[in-house]
Amino acid sequence: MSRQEEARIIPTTGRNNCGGRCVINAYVKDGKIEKLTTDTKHESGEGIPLTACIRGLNYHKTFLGEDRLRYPMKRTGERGEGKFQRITWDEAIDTIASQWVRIRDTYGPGSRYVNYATGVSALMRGSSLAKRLLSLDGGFLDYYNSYSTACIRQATELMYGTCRTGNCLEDWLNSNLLLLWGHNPAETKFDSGTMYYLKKAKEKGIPIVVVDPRRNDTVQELDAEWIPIRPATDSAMMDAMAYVIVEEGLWDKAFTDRCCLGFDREHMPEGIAPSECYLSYLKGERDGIAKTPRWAEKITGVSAQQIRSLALRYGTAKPGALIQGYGPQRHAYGEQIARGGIMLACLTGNVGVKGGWASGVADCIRHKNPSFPQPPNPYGMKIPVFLWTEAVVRGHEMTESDGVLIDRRISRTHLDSDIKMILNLAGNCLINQHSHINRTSEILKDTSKCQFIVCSDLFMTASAKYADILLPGVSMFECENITMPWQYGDFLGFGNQVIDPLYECRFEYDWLCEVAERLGLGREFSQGRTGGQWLEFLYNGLREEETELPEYKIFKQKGIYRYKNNPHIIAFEKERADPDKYPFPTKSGKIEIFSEKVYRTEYKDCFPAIPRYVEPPEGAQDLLSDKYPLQLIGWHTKRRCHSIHDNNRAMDKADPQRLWLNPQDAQARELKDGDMALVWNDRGRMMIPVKVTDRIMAGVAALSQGAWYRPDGEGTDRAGSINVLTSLKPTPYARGNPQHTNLVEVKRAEEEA
Ligand SMILES: Nc1nc2c(c(=O)[nH]1)N[C@H]1C(S)=C(S)[C@@H](COP(=O)(O)OP(=O)(O)OC[C@H]3O[C@@H](n4cnc5c(=O)[nH]c(N)nc54)[C@H](O)[C@@H]3O)O[C@H]1N2
Ligand SMILES: Nc1nc2c(c(=O)[nH]1)N[C@H]1C(S)=C(S)[C@@H](COP(=O)(O)OP(=O)(O)OC[C@H]3O[C@@H](n4cnc5c(=O)[nH]c(N)nc54)[C@H](O)[C@@H]3O)O[C@H]1N2
Ligand SMILES: [Mo]
Repeated sequence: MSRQEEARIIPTTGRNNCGGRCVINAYVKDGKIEKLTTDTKHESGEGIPLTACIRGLNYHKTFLGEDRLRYPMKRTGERGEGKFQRITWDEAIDTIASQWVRIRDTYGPGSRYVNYATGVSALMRGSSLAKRLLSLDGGFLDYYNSYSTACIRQATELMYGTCRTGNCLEDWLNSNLLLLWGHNPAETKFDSGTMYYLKKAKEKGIPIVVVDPRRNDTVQELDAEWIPIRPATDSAMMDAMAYVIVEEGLWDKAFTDRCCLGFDREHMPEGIAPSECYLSYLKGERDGIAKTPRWAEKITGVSAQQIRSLALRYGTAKPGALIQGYGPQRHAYGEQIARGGIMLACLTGNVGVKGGWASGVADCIRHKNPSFPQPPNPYGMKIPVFLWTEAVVRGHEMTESDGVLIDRRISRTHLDSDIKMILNLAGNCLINQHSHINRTSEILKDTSKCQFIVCSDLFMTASAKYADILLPGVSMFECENITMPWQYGDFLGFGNQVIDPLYECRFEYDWLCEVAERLGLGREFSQGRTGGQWLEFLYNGLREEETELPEYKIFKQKGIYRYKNNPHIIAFEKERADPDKYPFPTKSGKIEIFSEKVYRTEYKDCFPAIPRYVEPPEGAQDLLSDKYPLQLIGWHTKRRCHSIHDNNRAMDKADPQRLWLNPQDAQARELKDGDMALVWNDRGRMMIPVKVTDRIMAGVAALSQGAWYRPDGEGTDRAGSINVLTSLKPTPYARGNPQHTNLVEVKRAEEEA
């Protein structure tokens, strides 16, 4: 190539799981990326913005750095020690194929597991491709749930019978109040359009209120009202708001009478005592405690007056939208909080109306996304994703009472085996993103338990160190893929290949094809297609349904397609208008405020039949708080996508890793802003500088999740990796991850920051 070559501009798009998808234009010269720019088209009126943020504009600096994994390697030291030796691709693939077969033949196909991994959140992703190959080879232990939405999805499904509870985002402009409950899209994006429409709403003068223990970036960016609340107490505040709404005659009784089950005595399932209804709980008919704002004030730390005022505002907004983030449900009893939001939407009749919002997980699908075809998994059993460490230790004992889902055609009662093989492809949940790192590490270090671990990543992450075979993956710049919007968006993105793969790096599909060859499944697995041919094939399949899509060649050339034809969706419009003709997709045909299914199970104490507040373990009232007086929550920072970009030090300036402490808590510990602190509980310890700020309420500490775990010689983490402090105890119903519920203590560290 000549030195004078002009830079070529290649459109591509990110594929990490940050909630946003953005247009990235790569300027390439002499096979190197010179710079990245992004989309500005929306300013001239072309749909929602797909503008890259600081992460997107840093993709090349993060992904193409010197610290990339370069060659396949095998473990030489103890597992987790991080000692490896370079091997050839042939040796790596031979080892994988032979362990794959040995473990299948010794322990059964269900001893093989593919870890949750979102590093490549695109159409072709290593984790689902590996599942495809395992299905063709007798099956594997699958999972359900995610680390993102375990509680809120199951709660939404329980009450509405579906997760499609979201209106389209434009509809926020029809609302009179936007109440963001534990929601911080200024950092978490949630979708490329979320902040765009919130800003438009703000411009229109629609009030925006945020309930969060932290004055989060969304409050700052929108200059919104902030109501601080003690973590994991939200459903007490929701109860008290419901109390006020009923007392003040703002209850939309016509709606609950017609569409809901279990709100009041007159609408209970047959055969259940009327006193079990939610209203009777609110009034304290059985326990003698009316769930007044005063009652909730003590639990939540929100003043009775503020609770009352918010209840009146939401109750009179007509319509108002109570929009839930996922933070409040990533808690020990996260299901209840998610249910509480739905209950308030029902009580105020904000379901099925323009400008309202049914709450819950709020899926809204206007266009079909392409998906990779998966053959049925002959093994037929699934665990809740958060319980994979449990399944390494005692899988063979795990039954439906541990949340195991068993295909009805299979006459088994428990898993056949513990997990013996893990494929961890583009994920950091093996260590960094799972809970209780010290315990997880102990489980994985025992090579007699899980006997074989394959990781494919770009970097030597905390998880990669636990691999037996460690493979170098390619980044978004080194192969093609199709990306889809995260939640509500209306576009498809094409990630063009921009440069050749670095070193000996390979896309997971390519080496999986070779493993398939070794297993005699080459043809069945690949169907004779390269990765690129699969993309074209699947895209063309989608075009038959989404007829607006352009030809593949044009799509690829432009790198993005924004749908022009986008219906205005209001969830449950039909059900509200005519519930007899269009029942809700639940067993009763109504929105189940009271759940008979839950009533008849064993969870009653920690997960009652109605969405009432239940005090969680490691909450503010737990006796353990004598020893560990601070509630520690995490959050998803703009500085990273989970653990991605942590190694890009230039990003530190966007949000340096710090433990947030209220001045009152800092002063009591003689800590000043920037001082080094020791943070600990019974599960682990870390050292990290503090940020002293009144952006966090007293009694609460906050640390953004995702920093790369870096233990010193004594096992104290020096990076501020929150999962050294989090718990493995799953939530009662969804068996979700409670990673925001933690009690800790903090003191000044001897060392300087
Ligand atoms: N920049 C960036 N964006 C991301 C990601 C990322 O890692 N980085 N991850 C993406 C993914 S996969 C997901 S699942 C989403 C995550 O999205 P969320 O789960 O919604 O994000 P969080 O930051 O965990 O929580 C949102 C807010 O809830 C608050 N919160 C925590 N506990 C409580 C509580 O008990 N009550 C109340 N009211 N609020 C509480 C937090 O302070 C935070 O401001 O974000 C996506 N977007
Ligand atoms: N304490 C706490 N823990 C949490 C959360 C929390 O709120 N608090 N949030 C949870 C949530 S919501 C989620 S979704 C999970 C996310 O957990 P993970 O899916 O494990 O997320 P990442 O840390 O982004 O891991 C992605 C990995 O893929 C690698 N990678 C990136 N791009 C590529 C690529 O192109 N090819 C390959 N081969 N590898 C690539 C990255 O280097 C990184 O190691 O974390 C969960 N963990
Ligand atoms: Mo997530």
